Amino acid sequence: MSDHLIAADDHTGYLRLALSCARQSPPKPTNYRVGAVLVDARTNAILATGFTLELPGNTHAEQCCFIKYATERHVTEDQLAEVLPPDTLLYTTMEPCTHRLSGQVPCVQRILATRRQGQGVSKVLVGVREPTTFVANNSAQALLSESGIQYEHVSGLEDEILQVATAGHEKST
Ligand code: HJL
Ligand code: ZN
Repeated sequence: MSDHLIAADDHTGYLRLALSCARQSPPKPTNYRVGAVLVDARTNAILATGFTLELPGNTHAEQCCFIKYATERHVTEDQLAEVLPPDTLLYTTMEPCTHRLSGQVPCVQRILATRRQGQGVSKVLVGVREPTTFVANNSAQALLSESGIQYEHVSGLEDEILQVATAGHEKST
């Protein structure tokens, strides 16, 4: 993908695109419906989009972005550091996970792995913090910041993001 439809400083525009991806995710009571977009900060090109459960297996939105971009570039996910632009932005409707109840590799670890050689994700922009329903203490902001990856909260879409994320969850009355 390489559309140039969204201006560099239009963080809400990219987050809205991520939210439209999240809406394509099938509701599941044991996770959130999240959407994510990978952007080349030098050109504003959209490198990949993803949503929860888009790819086979119990896949997260951020994980789908990484796998889709790696597949397009004919490398494995752990070779992404070699092919991602040096300034890659990751927009995600919900902050990346630091712990997964299923035991899979958390998305924060996947993000850190893209940065092994000074390339890859340099900044993560999130729409909401992770609610405490599944994992009480998401520590994405601390873990990313400690590793020199910027973390920014883009405000304004929280209500819509949470509504989409929790569709399919049992609501207490
Ligand atoms: C983010 C996603 C997604 C979550 N978070 N950032 N993107 N589904 O696509 C976080 C939640 C985990 C649960 C269940 N959700 O997904 O904490 O089954 O989905 O490994 O911990 O774990 P599994
Ligand atoms: Zn995740």
